[in-house]
Amino acid sequence: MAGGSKRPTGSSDGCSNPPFLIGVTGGTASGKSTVCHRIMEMLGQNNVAEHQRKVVCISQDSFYKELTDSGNKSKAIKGLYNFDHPDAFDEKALFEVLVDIQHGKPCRIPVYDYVNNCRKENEFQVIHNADVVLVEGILVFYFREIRDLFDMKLFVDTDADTRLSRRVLRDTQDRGRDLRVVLNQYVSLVKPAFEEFCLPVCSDFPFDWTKKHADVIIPRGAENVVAIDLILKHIQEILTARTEGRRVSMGAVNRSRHHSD
Ligand code: UZR
Ligand code: MG
Repeated sequence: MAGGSKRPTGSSDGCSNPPFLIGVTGGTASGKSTVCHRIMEMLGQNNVAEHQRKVVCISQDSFYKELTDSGNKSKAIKGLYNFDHPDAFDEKALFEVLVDIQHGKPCRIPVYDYVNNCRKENEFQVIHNADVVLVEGILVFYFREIRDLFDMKLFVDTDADTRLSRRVLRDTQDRGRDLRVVLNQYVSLVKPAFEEFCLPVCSDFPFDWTKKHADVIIPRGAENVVAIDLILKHIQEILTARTEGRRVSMGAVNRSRHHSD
């Protein structure tokens, strides 16, 4: 992955007003997609045709590496493949797509199929000319080059028992999985990876992964209407500023980030 990142600022790179990128992370089933959905819904974007949306959401899950060898495929079916480890993602592909988005280039994002643990064939999400792009996923702040692209970073903080109960229902009802496999996978892979790569485990842990980098932590996820409302107001300010041709200062967010370092 190319080191560092630069937010395009002028017309010299062909994009005078790059989209505002918001990273949204949190543990499995914390409500990341629901928070993003709520934000888009409140901005009246859910009923707008995909190619006309000004606020769009993409998922890090679209960038799971393809499981090419039969060993990994059968591990995935048995719940033994570690989808929660950073190595499971093609972070270079996600980085490149986000850089293209920043430069206003149209992008095709794969759509992930959780039942078959692979990308859907010939199905893509097309992003073009968005003003605000939400990027959600369990490890979107883990990779520094990707983390540095975000203008705003949100962490959805939902209790582990709430997340586990949602995860069990989602995997057994929507994804046709066996309860024993789901629970075993949670205990042996999902929970340890969350604690190692998503949360700082203890104060002297050398790699302070994702939560510490958040600008805003949202307790209780999508239920937290006050937090979502505040975030929404900021996004609306950005959208208004865009139509008026001015840039919104991120001073407040940046100041609070420096204070917490
Ligand atoms: P969220 N995941 C699957 O269950 N199957 C796949 O093919 C790909 C991913 C799970 C993954 C992770 N873990 O915990 C979760 N497993 O999707 C991330 N096992 O998505 O944040 O929506 O829970
Ligand atoms: Mg999800």
